[in-house]
This record gives sequence, C-alpha cells and structure tokens, in this order.
Amino acid sequence: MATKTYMNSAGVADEKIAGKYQGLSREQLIEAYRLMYTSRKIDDREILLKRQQRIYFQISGAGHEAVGVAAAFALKPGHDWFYPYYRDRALCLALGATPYEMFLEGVGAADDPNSGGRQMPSHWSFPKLNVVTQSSPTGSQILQAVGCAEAGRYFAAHPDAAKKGGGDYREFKDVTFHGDEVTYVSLGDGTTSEGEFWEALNTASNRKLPLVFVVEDNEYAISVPVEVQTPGGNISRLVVGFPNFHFEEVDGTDPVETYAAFARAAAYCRKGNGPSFIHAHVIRPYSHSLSDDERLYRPDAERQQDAARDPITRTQMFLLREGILDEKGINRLEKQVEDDLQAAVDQALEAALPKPETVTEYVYSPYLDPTSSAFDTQPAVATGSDGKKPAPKTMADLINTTLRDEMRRDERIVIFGEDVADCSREEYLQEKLIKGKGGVFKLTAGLQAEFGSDRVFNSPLAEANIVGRATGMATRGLKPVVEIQFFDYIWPAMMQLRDELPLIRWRSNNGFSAPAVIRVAIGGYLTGGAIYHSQCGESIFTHIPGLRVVFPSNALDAAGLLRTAIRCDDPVLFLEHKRLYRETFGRAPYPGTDYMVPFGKAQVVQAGTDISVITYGAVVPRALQAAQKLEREHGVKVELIDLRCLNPFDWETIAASVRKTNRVIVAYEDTLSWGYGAEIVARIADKLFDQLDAPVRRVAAKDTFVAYQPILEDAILPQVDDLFRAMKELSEY
Ligand SMILES: Cc1ncc(C[n+]2csc(CCOP(=O)(O)OP(=O)(O)O)c2C)c(N)n1
Ligand SMILES: [Mg+2]
Repeated sequence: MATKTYMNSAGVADEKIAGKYQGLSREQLIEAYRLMYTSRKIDDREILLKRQQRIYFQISGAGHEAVGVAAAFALKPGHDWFYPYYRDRALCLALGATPYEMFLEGVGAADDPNSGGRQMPSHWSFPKLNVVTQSSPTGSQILQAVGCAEAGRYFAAHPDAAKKGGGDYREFKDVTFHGDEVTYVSLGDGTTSEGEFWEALNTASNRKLPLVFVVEDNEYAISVPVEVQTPGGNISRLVVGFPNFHFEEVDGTDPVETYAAFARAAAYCRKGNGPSFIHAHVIRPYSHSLSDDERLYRPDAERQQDAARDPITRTQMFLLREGILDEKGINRLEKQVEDDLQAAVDQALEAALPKPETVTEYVYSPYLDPTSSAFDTQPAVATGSDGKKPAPKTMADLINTTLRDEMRRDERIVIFGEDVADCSREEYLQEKLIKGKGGVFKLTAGLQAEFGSDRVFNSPLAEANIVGRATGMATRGLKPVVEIQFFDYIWPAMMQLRDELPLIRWRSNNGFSAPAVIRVAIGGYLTGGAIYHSQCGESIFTHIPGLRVVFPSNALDAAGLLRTAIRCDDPVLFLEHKRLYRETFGRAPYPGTDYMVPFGKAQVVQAGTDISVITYGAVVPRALQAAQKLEREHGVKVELIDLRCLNPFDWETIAASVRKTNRVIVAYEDTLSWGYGAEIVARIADKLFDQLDAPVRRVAAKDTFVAYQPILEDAILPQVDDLFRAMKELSEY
C-alpha cells in the first residue's frame, strides 16, 4: 500500500526525508535486517523452549518487526520515552535490549531486568532505555504515556522542579528530561476499542503533547477481526477528526517506508506541534500466542496472503534486490545471529533464579518508610500577636492549606481532576470577573490562582484519565495529587488502580515507581446523598498490595496524614469523608507547615477498660457519642480507637487494647459483609483468641446501598443508637 500522510490540522507541512532509502544508509538497512531477524529467531527459540517446558509462556512479535526497528531508528533510547506493548520485541532490541535479557525474562531469572521473574515474557521494562514497565491489560499503558509526555513538558518549563529535594520522596527519584523528547506508545488494533485509548487521544490532542501513538494493525485481536472492533475496519478513518495531530498510515511490513513515517512523526512532535498517530498495517503469522491456534478461525488462504507480506522475507528480498547484501552475506548474517542466540539461551538457562523469600520486596518503597519516626512530628500552632491561639479550622480548610503549603515547598506537585481548578478560562480569573470554583467541595480553592494553570488544572470528565496520567507523571518524578470527585465514581479508574499504579514498583523489580496521591471524597450521612453520592468501599482498595489507604476522622489528622501521603514514596489513596469536611467535631488550628502523622499509627480517642471499639472515619464521632452515653448511663468504660490509616493498620494498638478489655467491636460505615472489619476481626480471632471474654462483634451498614429518603438512610447506615446497643450488649455478655 502507499503511505498516506495527512496534513495536520495546524497546517504544518510534513517533514521530507531526503535521499535514497528515506535517508537510511546501507549499513543501517543491514542492521535493520539483523535486528528483525534476531527478533523473529528469539520468538522461534522461545517457542521451542516453551515446548520443552523450560519457559512458561510465549507471545511473539512476529510480523511486527519492521515497525519496531523503524520506530527505534527514528527515536532515541534514554532520551525519548517508550510505552510499548508485547509485540514490540524488535523495538526493544533496536533500542538496545539484548537477546540474553529477553531469555532471562522467559526463564524468570533473578537478573531479568524487566521484572526479576515477576512478569511474563514480552512485558518490557528497561529503565536504562526509558522503556517503562508494561503490563498485560490491553491499553492501560496509553494514559500513562500521556502523563509521561506531560511530565517531560512540565520539567522543561520548571527545570528547578527536577532538582533533588531533601527530606522526602525526591531524594530517591532522579529526574531526567529533554526539551525535545517524545513519548512512544503502541497498541494493537483490537485495543483501540478500549475507552482509555480514546481518553488518551482526547488529552494528547487538547494539550498538544509530544506523543507518538502507534497502532500495529494485524487485523486480529486473538480471534476477533478488525471490523468487529473498528467501525468500517480502519482506525485511521475514525481518528482523523482529532485536532493538532499528524497522521500517518503505512505498510508496517516495509521498514523503509515505516521509518520515514516515524521520522516525520517524531519531527512533528519534537517541534512542539502536537501528537502524531501512526497506523501501521502488519501481519500476525504465529497465532495470537502459543495458547492460541489461529487455524480454528482463519482459513489457509487468508494466512497465505499474510505470509506473502512477511517483513522478514520482504526485507531480505529488498537487500538482495538492491545489491546491499548478496546471498552469502545474508547467510553469514543469519548464521551469526543464530550462533549468538544459542549462546544467549545457554547462558540464560544457567542463570540464577529469584529466591522465594524476596517475593514481597518492592511492594512498597525500600527507601522511605511512612510508618517511621521520620513522619512523626508535633503540631506547631503559631500564636497570634495578641497571644491567642488561632481559631480551629475544619478538615476542608486544613486539607486546602496543607495542599497549598506543600505546593509552595515542592514544585513537583501538580493537582488535577474534575472541577479542581478555580477556572479553566484563565482570563476570567485574571480579569477578576469571577471568584473561581476550586473543587465541588472547594478543597482546592485558590490553588490555581496562586500556582498557575500548569500546576492546577481541570481534567476531562474521565476517571481513568486522571489516575492513568497521574501514574505516568509520577513514574517520571512528578508528584501528582489528583482528585476523584466522588468515591462512587472511582470505578472507571479501577483498572489503573488495581492493575497499574500500585504495581509499577513491584512488577518492575524496583526499576520504576509511581508514588502518586489520589484524594477521594467518600461516605454518607449526607441526608439526600442517596446511592451514588454516599458510597464507601475502602476494603476493595486495602485488598490491593502496594497501595497505602488512609481515612482520617478529623482536621488535624487529615493535615498530618495528607502531608505524609505527599512526601512519602508510595502511592496513596487518601479518603476524605464528605460529612466530616465541615463538621464541628474534630476542628483544629493549622498545625504548621511540617506537621506529619505517620501511617499505620492509630489514635486512642478515649482510653477505657471494658470494651475496645475499633473504628475510623465518620463512625469515630458517632462511636464517641455512644461511648460517652454508655459511661454516663451504665458506667462502662469504652476504649475507642481511631485507626486513621487502613493500610498499613496499627495491629499493636488493637492487640494491646484487646488484651486489656477482652471485648471488642469493630465498627465501620461500609456494608457489613466482606467489609474492612472482616480482616480485623479475623486477626483478632486468630491471634488473640485466648484473650477474648466475648464474641468479636461488628457494627456496620446494612448489606444494601444508601437510600435517598433520610429515614431509609438512617436505617441503612450505622447510627449512634446501633453503636450504643452493641456496646451495651457486649459489655453485658
Ligand atoms: C483488558 C484486557 N482484556 C482482555 C485481555 C486478553 N487479551 C490479551 S491480548 C488480546 C487481544 C489484543 O489484540 P490487539 O490489540 O489487536 O493486539 P495484537 O495481539 O493483535 O497485537 C486480548 C483480548 C487483556 N490482556 N486485557
Ligand atoms: Mg491485533
């Protein structure tokens, strides 16, 4: 097919790559063939090794080799950034990864640079080359690539932000950036059906980001043909409406033409014109993976048609036809590749395997422990000139002030989310026509006005977009502190939250990390909040290894824990109870610019001897009321424990309390069954069985959603009376 280059909407003319072979030298063409052939032969060796059960999975890059080599020739490893997918073996080889490193991943060796035996083969991660750890969910890399491109641009505009800071995560996060860098992201034709692909096009287009999107179109997603995924069967036709893009549609089995397309695309991005989109038509000669047999859904004739376009034979014929290599030269090159691969396989099969006791290494940062005393500081409340202490502030106020002070301290912090900006139409702010919004709960009010629109800005209404971009930014060393407007709407971001953000460090064996903060407004007791503005569900997130989960119940803790979340080196889900934002309970004067509460340290709200009540969030003030009433009316002394942080949680404080009182209730706002309390109760039953004088009780919401009518809401959520009754019953047991 002929390459189609579309004029971009900015009207900038395409870069012409001069000379024969689109500017590639004869040596480069030979090298291209060597890399492509190596890639194919690695696949062949892996297939053999899999059949011999010496590796455990195989997915090939066969048919996609020309695209990878062409891209690598037009881009720069260690300078540009790469979010490839599993078919990009040739890309990684051409960027500088070695066959030995690839075989190490196949055997799952300790020294596998991709993951140290944690990921399947072809899940690339080469920190030295700026190839960022890749996962298995199709398309989840795309929004992260957007965030990566945004980070590069941010550091170019704020070079001081890249400096190593002291006393927080910045000590362990080296930042590199180049003003003309480009981010490469690739995906298959089937993956264009994922919503995150479209969310990424949206932001890349809107922000004119230097991103090269590459769709490697082999016309199949396992057994599903392209016309089922893509209306009309051609993705190029669907995306042309996106402004600011440069588009290329190319025969991706032709390395020379594909190189030219990449060179034009990269030049367009480097100039700052916007993103590029390369649609490369390729083939898939080896079935989807070794677990698939394409003969079940593709007739021979179709497969033969593909085979006629095989990029390996095509390029070999090209070299012969052009007199660049003769048959002898080809044979010599191929023999050399095969000998080298044999040596690499032999070496990889001898490589040391990872030790079982290392499995939990790098779930969290090995450098900075947010439970340590480094994050334990005292409030410093400034007294006014009149000698008076400042007025107590609400949780909402203190979160806002903490964000502001941390942004002043650390230029790497950026804030985005839905409605978090004061006003996206900056001129209204500048002309002082409006006051500005700053979040639906006003938690980010005034931050855009102080720090500017490149540090505080609105995202599109798309939650995966928020978390995916934050992950990419954090990988590069920024500290995104993003907002999910309502916990009830966190679910579109669930793939990013469950399979990406918390896993970046572990799955790359500490090659990369992404310590972002996700602030989420959560919870009910709102009177009228109903089903979709009242949900809890924190246990779904405490169940994710690698994610810290925090849930403060008062203003002082919110300030201290938020500062710890921002300065620490792990991803944090920071849950803010909407009902507590402006509550009278738990107000506090601003505790100063360095106040921190360590993670995993509970607060004993009131000491007692008769029952332990373990809770957190909006149940804390309710349990306190019930406990006070119980003491007043029945003389029962409740020890009330506010966990404050749910992962990690403070087992020592719980255990000490249960040893003292021998009776325990775990109370939480979420639905009773399978909730956060289940884990705490199970631990108590397991570890403290002989300390108990009564069954371990839970008080929680009914197993339903929160209803709109206040009578129903009251009946569903745990109330002071429910807590009182349970405490009284247990004290009498
Ligand atoms: C979110 C998600 N859904 C399903 C899968 C299973 N799966 C793996 S690859 C694949 C097909 C991908 O097709 P395409 O994007 O065209 O890439 P190709 O393999 O053809 O290069 C599917 C369905 C997955 N990995 N992730
Ligand atoms: Mg495909």
